[in-house]
Amino acid sequence: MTATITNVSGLQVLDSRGRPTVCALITLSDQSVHKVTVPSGASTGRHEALELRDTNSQRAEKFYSGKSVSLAVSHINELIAPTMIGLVPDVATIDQIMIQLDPTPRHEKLGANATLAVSLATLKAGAHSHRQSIARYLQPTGKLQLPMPMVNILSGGAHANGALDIQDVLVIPHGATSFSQALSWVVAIRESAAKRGAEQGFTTNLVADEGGLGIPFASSAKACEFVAQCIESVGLTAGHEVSIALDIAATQFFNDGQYVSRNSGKTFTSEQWSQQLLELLDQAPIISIEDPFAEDDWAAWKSFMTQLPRSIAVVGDDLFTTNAARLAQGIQEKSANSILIKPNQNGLVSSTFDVLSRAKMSNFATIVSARSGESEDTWLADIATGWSAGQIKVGSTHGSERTAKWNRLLELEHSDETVFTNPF
Ligand code: 2PG
Ligand code: MG
Repeated sequence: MTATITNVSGLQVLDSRGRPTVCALITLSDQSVHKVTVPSGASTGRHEALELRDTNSQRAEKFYSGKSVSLAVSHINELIAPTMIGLVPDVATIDQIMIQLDPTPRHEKLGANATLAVSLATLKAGAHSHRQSIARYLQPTGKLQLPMPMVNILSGGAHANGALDIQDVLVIPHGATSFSQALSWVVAIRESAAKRGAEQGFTTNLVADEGGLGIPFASSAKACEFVAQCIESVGLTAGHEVSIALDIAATQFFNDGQYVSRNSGKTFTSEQWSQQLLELLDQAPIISIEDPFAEDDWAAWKSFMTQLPRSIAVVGDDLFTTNAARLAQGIQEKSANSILIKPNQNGLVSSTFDVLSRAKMSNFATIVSARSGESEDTWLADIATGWSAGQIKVGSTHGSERTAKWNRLLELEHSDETVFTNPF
């Protein structure tokens, strides 16, 4: 007999930055309990689903700087839970119920942190009911495709107190023939970066929000040159075996229609900023560039796409915010060719999957991504695999909230049910 839902509850727990976040627990009639904690961003796009916090309300807890989430938790306990009791844990059904409870596009009433926690806990419970891993539950037959990791080496922007204008310099080990080999290369590059950074007089024992090194290079070009040298220093070929990916997170330094570079002390129009980026693409072995322009600077994205010097992944994160309507606009206008998929930007598992499927249908590359505020959960690794996303971005190789996801992918590789292919 299929297990049914006997209890649903929410509670406030802490994320990897020590900030409150929402956790949902679902109990099934077989006594099993399925728990999910939702992540939280720092460079949050304006068009993301609403992360409901108690800010400015009477509930706001003083010692959490008003960032407590008791209202979102109460929505799970009081509004969502009663509608789920007795049902089988089926994500499509539960997501529909939550849409009926809160039809606002950004989940403003219930809070996307409440809806996503319940949606993911339902997914977990559903996989359990089918005696499958989440990855296998999402793709019941055939080999599962492990994602190519995109791994943070240097952090700047909102994740490292502005050490660099741009938010991340990452590496993609696309020449590796297995996931474990890919990870071993990246760990070596990360270690080389720490060692070489220290030799150059920088502090490298302190890490940024996602476990990357917050080295304050004078420019993005210098940061890329450094990472390319680190790749070569471990005996790998930059541009062939391992290439650079950037998350510019340009929305963060877009002010009054201008890109304001703290590194150079200069201000750029969209066209000038585009030229800066094209020069950077000429100088360094970069194969992927995320959020090169601000979230609503659509014209700049479109024009940039027509000027690319070679095949480069142009990734929309704040641009698309895992939102179907924004992706549709991007496909129509040819604003990008890749999308970051963050379930908490969307708020529901099923509509996150719809966005990913729509992107794939338009030949967009898809990168399932963690947030800068994370938990020890590993569901992200499973959905990236079960949805054949192609790539995954989890931060660096430091911090248990990051390694939990890498380790889950190693476990999936170990299961012999997977293949690893190069999406580039
Ligand atoms: C991003 C993410 C993850 P945040 O911009 O891609 O690196 O950062 O979660 O802070 O939005
Ligand atoms: Mg980003």
